[in-house]
Amino acid sequence: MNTKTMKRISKLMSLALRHRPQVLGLELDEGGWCEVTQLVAALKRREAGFDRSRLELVVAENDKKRFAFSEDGQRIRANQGHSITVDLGYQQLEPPEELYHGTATHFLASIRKKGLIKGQRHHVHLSADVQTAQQVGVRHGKLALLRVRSGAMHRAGHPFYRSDNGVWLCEAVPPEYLHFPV
Ligand code: HQG
Repeated sequence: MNTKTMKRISKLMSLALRHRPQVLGLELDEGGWCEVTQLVAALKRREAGFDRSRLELVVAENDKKRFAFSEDGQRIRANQGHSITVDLGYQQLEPPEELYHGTATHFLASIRKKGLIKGQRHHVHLSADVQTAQQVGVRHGKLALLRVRSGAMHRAGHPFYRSDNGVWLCEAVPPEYLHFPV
């Protein structure tokens, strides 16, 4: 399987496991899990010769560790980024004192007023390192890097979670907890 095919499969899996299971005819449980056999069968219809070992490759090689197998290896789900209702069972955690959010300059006026809001997603996504935040931000346009006073937010009672692939999540970031680029 070449890199292009793997990327195409991975995008299709993101769509089905996060947003529209029906595109592959999948059934997800309340935790967002899908039977591996069901997913493999569905992908085989799109990509001749697709099998479990190829799925394992797609999961292992994914640049952001977007997917995870259950402990027994029978089920698979997306680690984060869902728009369908799922309970991922995240534990509340104490965040580092500062986290980062990369966005685009054209969003700044609105963010100054409303803070960071989750929009289509279940949470606002924050990064523990500047480089990741930069990569997330440039997807939207000219980069604006925001520093988030996550320690202060946590002490004020805002819950924080961390997804299995290391993304920090919260409900919203009010503007007073943001440092804007000067
Ligand atoms: C912005 C990718 C106006 C927000 C990445 C962002 C990440 C506001 C955009 C994950 C706003 C939403 C998430 C406000 C927030 N006014 N704009 N009040 N509050 N925004 O893509 O954080 O490839 O939904 O700054 O790696 O960019 O999916 O969120 O620019 O982890 O695995 O609204 O998506 O991962 O954009 O990215 P997104 P995001 P995956």
